[in-house]
Amino acid sequence: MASSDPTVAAVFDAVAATAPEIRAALPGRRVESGMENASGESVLAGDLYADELLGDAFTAIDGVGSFVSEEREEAVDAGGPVGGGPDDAYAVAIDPLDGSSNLRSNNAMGTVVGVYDAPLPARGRDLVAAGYVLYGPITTMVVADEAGVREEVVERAPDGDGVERSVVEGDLTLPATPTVYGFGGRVPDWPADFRAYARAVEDDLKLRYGGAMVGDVNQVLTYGGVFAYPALRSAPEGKLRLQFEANPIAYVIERAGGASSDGTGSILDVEPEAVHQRTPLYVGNEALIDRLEAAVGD
Ligand code: AHM
Ligand code: MG
Repeated sequence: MASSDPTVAAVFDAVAATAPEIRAALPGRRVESGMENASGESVLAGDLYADELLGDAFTAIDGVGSFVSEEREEAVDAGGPVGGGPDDAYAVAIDPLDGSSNLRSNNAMGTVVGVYDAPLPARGRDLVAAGYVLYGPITTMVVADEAGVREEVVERAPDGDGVERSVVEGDLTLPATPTVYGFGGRVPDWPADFRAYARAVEDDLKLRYGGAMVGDVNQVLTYGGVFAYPALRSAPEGKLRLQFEANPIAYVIERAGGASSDGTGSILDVEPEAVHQRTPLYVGNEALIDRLEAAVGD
């Protein structure tokens, strides 16, 4: 079921339309591009390809007024103005290829998308929709909007013209009983309070960690549990970026009945200060996030 907002529907039509192309382009793009992104990370040819393709598709949509990505220093003006008013456009923020270090080892990766009704950087509360594509053994797209959360399988149409989409789950919610956990960063770099939380969680849940946030979060959405890329001793803001990674994922998980946190409160309430700002991210079943906040909160 498409979103009732035509711009949101057009954004996810574009995401679905490009997903098989991005997937098909990955085998030849496992090499470094020789560039660094705004977060100082080396960029693979696959990151750039996905970024270009999605950037072109989004900026062509009437209701999209600006576009920004993990791989671009600044927001791209796509016809603005963005934010709030009835005739104003939306801002789209993406991580074109999340978990791209998995390209070398041939493990799962994804694309993350947030549609904001406010100029960027924006709060998660200003999202009108968010979602992700998971390039796993099959290509799936999860979309959260005002109607809830759905999962679609996306495939190239058999005649090679366009894509075929089928909704496999129209109303995704986190299972009430959690089973899995996945935490990023190195254990010696975890603050003592998070280490103690992790130790306690390990007694109840089993580890599922693949090194791509989209893949790891999709396990939490499927089986229930908790995903974290915590504050680190060497990096108190963690690794993940608020606009392209944390906010969209927090929106999806909260719409699916779960909870999100930066350690003290919902990710969706984090004050945005910069487009490439980082934040610790904790998402999952509400009871596990409550426990997390009790363990690491100030
Ligand atoms: P990327 O968007 O540059 O690929 O970085 C984000 C990824 C996440 O998918 C994942 O949760 C995290 O980085 C893993 O980081 P690490 O390799 O430090 O464990
Ligand atoms: Mg990325």
